Amino acid sequence: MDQRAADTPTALLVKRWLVPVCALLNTVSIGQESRAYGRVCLCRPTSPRSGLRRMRPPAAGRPPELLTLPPSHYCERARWGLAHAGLPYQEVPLAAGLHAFTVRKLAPLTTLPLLHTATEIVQGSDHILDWCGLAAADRDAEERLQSRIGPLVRSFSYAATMDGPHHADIRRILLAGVPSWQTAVTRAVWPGLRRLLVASLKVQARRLPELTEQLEAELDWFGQHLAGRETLGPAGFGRDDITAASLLAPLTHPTVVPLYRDVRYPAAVMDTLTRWNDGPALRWVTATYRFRR
Ligand SMILES: N[C@@H](CCC(=O)N[C@@H](CS)C(=O)NCC(=O)O)C(=O)O
Repeated sequence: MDQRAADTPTALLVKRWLVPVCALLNTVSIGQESRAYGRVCLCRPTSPRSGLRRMRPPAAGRPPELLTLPPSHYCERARWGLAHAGLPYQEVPLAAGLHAFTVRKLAPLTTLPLLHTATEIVQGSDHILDWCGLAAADRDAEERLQSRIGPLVRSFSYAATMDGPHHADIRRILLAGVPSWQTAVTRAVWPGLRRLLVASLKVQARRLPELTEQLEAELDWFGQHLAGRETLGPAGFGRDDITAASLLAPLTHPTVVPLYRDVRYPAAVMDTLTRWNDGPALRWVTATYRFRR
């Protein structure tokens, strides 16, 4: 079958325009500095011979760089972990979609967060918390939060915004702090990019009832898991609390967490969020943000 005949207008837009333009721009700049990245091994000291081009890590004495997608709750988990461990870092926010061109040159997966130190590439919020020296007390609960609840929260949040009338709100937080050329490119291709993200992440608004039901069950589980405790870790506030609070934060009322503030939702979603925010799980998240973040 002729491949061109199978391409949708969105796929053509991405292939013919977005990909070449971004590939070109991305070799020129990322964040505030010009640099060229090569391939490196995950979580291994980098070597000049590890790729076609040499990767330039932050100079010795400079803090590690934390590459993020600004509204990602996994990136928030990493930020919070670094801050809690008292480790300085410099955040490099990237625009969703364009981030892949940068991340693919550094690590096997395109997911963020990614920590770029003078000697290591650490990809994944769980590995970054390990790198910070923070240990989970309850590994089963952590696994449920990071592998089931985190993706569900993301799908619900995107289905409630990206495929609705206020999708510009989500674009605003996706672009918070990213380099201006990435903002310009993303704004220019937003109609196609939005459709692509909705389709590839399977976050169509019609999935909201099913996602709501699944999330409600997880919030019930987390409320019971909390069992009235103020902190989850036996030794007080720590990794377990950071994981749960950050991964549930996008569900808090849109006045609570600065990162997710002022996002407008359809009325039915707002009713659901208001009800959930009255429950023990999200009341705990709100209190944890208020007193610990
Ligand atoms: N298990 C990973 C999940 C991270 C993740 O799913 N990040 C999403 C944003 S919420 C991402 O980078 N998506 C873009 C991509 O996959 O290229 C972690 O803990 O860091």
